[in-house]
Amino acid sequence: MAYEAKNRKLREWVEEVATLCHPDEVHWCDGSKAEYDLLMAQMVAAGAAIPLEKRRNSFLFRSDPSDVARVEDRTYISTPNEEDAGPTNNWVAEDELKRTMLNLYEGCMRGRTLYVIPFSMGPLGSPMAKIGVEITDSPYVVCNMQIMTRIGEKVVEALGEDDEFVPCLHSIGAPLEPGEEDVPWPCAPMEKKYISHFTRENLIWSFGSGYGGNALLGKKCFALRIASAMARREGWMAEHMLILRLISPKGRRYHIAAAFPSACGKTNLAMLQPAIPGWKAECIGDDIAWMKIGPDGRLYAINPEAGFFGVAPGTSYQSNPMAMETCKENTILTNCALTDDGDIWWEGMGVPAPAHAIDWKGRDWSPGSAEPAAHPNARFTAPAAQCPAISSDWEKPDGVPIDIFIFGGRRSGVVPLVTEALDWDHGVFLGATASSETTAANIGEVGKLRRDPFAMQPFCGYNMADYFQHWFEMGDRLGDKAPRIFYVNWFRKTAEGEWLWPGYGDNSRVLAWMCERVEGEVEAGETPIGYLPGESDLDLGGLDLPPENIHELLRVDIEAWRAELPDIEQHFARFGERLPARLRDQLSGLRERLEG
Ligand code: SAT
Ligand code: MN
Repeated sequence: MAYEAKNRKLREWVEEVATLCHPDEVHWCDGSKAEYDLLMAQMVAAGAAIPLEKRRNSFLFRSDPSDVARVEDRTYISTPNEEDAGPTNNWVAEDELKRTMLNLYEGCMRGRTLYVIPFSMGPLGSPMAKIGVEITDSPYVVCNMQIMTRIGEKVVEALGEDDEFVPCLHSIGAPLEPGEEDVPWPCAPMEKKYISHFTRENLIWSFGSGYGGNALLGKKCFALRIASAMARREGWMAEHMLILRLISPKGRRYHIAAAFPSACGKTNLAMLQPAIPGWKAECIGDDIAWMKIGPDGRLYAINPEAGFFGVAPGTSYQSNPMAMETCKENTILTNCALTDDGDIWWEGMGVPAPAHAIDWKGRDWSPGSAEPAAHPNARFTAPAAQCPAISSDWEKPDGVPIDIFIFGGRRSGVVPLVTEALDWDHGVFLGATASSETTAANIGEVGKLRRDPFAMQPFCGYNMADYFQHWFEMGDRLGDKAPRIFYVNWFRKTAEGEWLWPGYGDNSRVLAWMCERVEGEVEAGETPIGYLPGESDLDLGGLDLPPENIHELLRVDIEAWRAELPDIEQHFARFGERLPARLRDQLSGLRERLEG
């Protein structure tokens, strides 16, 4: 052991897991650069990582083709009562799930090293930060965790003798027999993968996958599923939200937290570069917000993460120049294509495809090949501090005060460009009914409407009806200090399938309007679905947008909205009696206003 952990529970847990999993060695991660370099060198030597000549200190990994994304149907929320997990989660009884998984864990680290990764979600020492310890047999996970969280000896030091931490047990589930040769990306078959959360004990057990949120347990497992359950018990919020600071030409700062389902450009918005002169934007986080009411009664947010685990395909100097700059060095790339000159490439990178490349499955690839060169869920793991748009306050221990919440989704019709909620309860209704059309990048049939409440459907660690109620209660506590709530849709199309709105940096025009609303500087028209800007209220200077587009983007189609009601009813029916009465009231209110 490189250092001594004074936390008794931690020492005992590591011993217990080592006894169960039979690793060849136990390594306590100190979080140093030397440790990172050594692990990378070992993975390069083993053929699991490819150093990239064109990106300093960056490495390409190719996963097993069966292990490329989060696995929602292998993800479990285990609560004492099934009803407490609710209709959006898979549930298995605690003792049954533990029995199954203990069998899988038995001897699962044979031939491998057990790494102990003490990590902090949130800046170390922040009153909002929480400590976890991940045990893993994957050196790839160690390196990713070093980028995505704050890890190492300093975390163990911060953890006192009896302090609580969240134990996160991870194994790729691929023991090596003596003499057996390893593969570049070991993992277990689908039917043996389990991503399990025991929320009563704040405990995470993951088995069989080495990819993303299945394996980097600080992210979705801890910072969303376990944290959302903690947050409800303790009166704070753990949300699937980016955090952005917008600075007006007058120098006023606004902090925005926004939730979108996958494939809606969340990382792009997080790193937005405003198209309107005089406005500036700074990134604080791109995926998760932890929020607590401060001494002044306002809601303060921190980004619990330290890096970005971003989707590579579609990221370009046009869609997200800041992300492109962020992953130039010190980056881990997973499932991208490898070019002949030692760089990576992906579809939608905004540069011509190379004449020849090696695809994410390790095969020769050239333009016109049947399959894409990069997997649609290929990722970059890069330190947040490397983002040129990162805010100087991104690690502020007390967080930043949130002025505005945004919900949204991808809808080719019906939903206007922007709507302001009539009040907090109506805003909760907008979040609870958020909907998006599926794309090739997310699972399922393309173009199908999916309700994804607060973009938390895969990440809420308890009954979502209770989560809705928690939102109402937070609003009651915040009172007139509550953030204003808006709903956006950047994805409207004409009947011919043309985009009505340019998106990207021009989305700042909509954000600027929200800030003016917060200041009370601009009127809005009250409609049955909420407040909308007038056609001349958005700053469209320098934008060559046909007036009929803006007319269509801000039109409320009463008939189309009435046609939405049965789907919302069905969506709410899933939650049965547990659905908060205040959401029922919102639905009847909307119906009355649409009929009125
Ligand atoms: O793989 S992750 O869960 O970390 C990312 C995502 O699916 O949003
Ligand atoms: Mn996410």
